[in-house]
Amino acid sequence: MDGFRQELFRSLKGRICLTHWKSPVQVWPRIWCLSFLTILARIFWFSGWMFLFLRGVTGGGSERCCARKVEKQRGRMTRGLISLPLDLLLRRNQPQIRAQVLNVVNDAFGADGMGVIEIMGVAETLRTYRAARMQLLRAARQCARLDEEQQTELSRPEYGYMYGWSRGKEEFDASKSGSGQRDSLKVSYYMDFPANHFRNVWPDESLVPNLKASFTRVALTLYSLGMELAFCCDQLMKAKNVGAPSLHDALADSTTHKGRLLYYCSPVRDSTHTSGPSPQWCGLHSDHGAITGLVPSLTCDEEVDQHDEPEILKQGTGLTVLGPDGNMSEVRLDPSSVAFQVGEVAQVISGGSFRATPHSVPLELSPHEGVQRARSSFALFLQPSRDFSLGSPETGLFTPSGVPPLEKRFVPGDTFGQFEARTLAAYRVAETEQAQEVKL
Ligand SMILES: O=C(O)CCC(=O)C(=O)O
Repeated sequence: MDGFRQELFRSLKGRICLTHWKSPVQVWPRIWCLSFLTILARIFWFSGWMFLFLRGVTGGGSERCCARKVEKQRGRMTRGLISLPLDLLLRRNQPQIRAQVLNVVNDAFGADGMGVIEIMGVAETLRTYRAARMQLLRAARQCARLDEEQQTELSRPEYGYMYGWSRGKEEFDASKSGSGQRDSLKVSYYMDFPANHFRNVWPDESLVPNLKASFTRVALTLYSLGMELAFCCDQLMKAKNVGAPSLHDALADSTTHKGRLLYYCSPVRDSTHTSGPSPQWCGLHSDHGAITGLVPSLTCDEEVDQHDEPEILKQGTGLTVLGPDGNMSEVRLDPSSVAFQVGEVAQVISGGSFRATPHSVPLELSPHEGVQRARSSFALFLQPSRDFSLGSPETGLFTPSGVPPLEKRFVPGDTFGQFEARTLAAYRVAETEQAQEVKL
């Protein structure tokens, strides 16, 4: 037994001794290894959370995420309309977004583009704009329904009807029909933005409530977004080595951007429209400014003698653009979006890097007897001041057929004022031209 106990003690002692002696060699490395792995896991865990946090702070702005977002929108190109979410346009300065935003603007405004870009989510983000747009478009109908005396009082023939109330003063398509076609179903109300205290004329609030307030709010929204796009155009011109003056600065210096509230009357309702319905509510033309902002239109059921608000049948339809391939396509705007088109000033100063957007609004007849359609819309023409020199570009003076040729309206070295006067004369109906010398 003693031998056995001694044997046991010896073996235990040996083990104790062994464990004791082995620990620095065999156990510590395991502990170090475990600690190292724990630290590594914590680093991964911490950096994962940091990544998610930073992604949240920058609004999901990792390069791949933005690229996907923009690519998703670019998918809509097949429908002819290029769209850009408002939040991406407003974050266009962030390095990971800049290139994608510029690509989208170039796809829309470049020489091969349709010339229209939809900025999405504007009404959702800017609530006061949303209410103002509805007020403004409803005011168009009230302007159209002013009686003759009020219309005359609010018209400014001495300024070529380019302030206040105007109707049937433009004609289109003179090249095709010889005499041109007058847009007699279109009522316009013009005003300068930001303000022109000497020339802007406003109807009494009791006749057309909120016109000035809603115009100012909507015009400010279109102006601000248009200036973001002008900045993108400048960067694109720089990238293409176009030695052009800054479009953004030219527009920022101007105080005579032109707002135009439009009401397209129903030919059925309209007793003054006696010569048979024209196939167009608005004939084919390109805007002569730099960039045009448009809100989604309202198409309404316009009953005879209806004094209440008419039912809205459609929103954002009607505008039709002539693409570089010679095909017309309708622009269908989401009610919460706004759209921008290219004007001839942008085409001229960029030497054709941007292509002015030829567009028209075809007359919409109701498919049902007794329902008469009318359409309200609003455009803000962003344009330089009248003394701004358009330079002498050697390229880019192309115009599609149906639009008065640019070479006949633009003389190298022209100021915007000179170009504008010749352009307005090309569209003005003869009787207005003869009536008096127009001051601009
Ligand atoms: O009504 C529209 O949508 C477009 C108006 C327009 O083309 C214009 O006023 O020049």
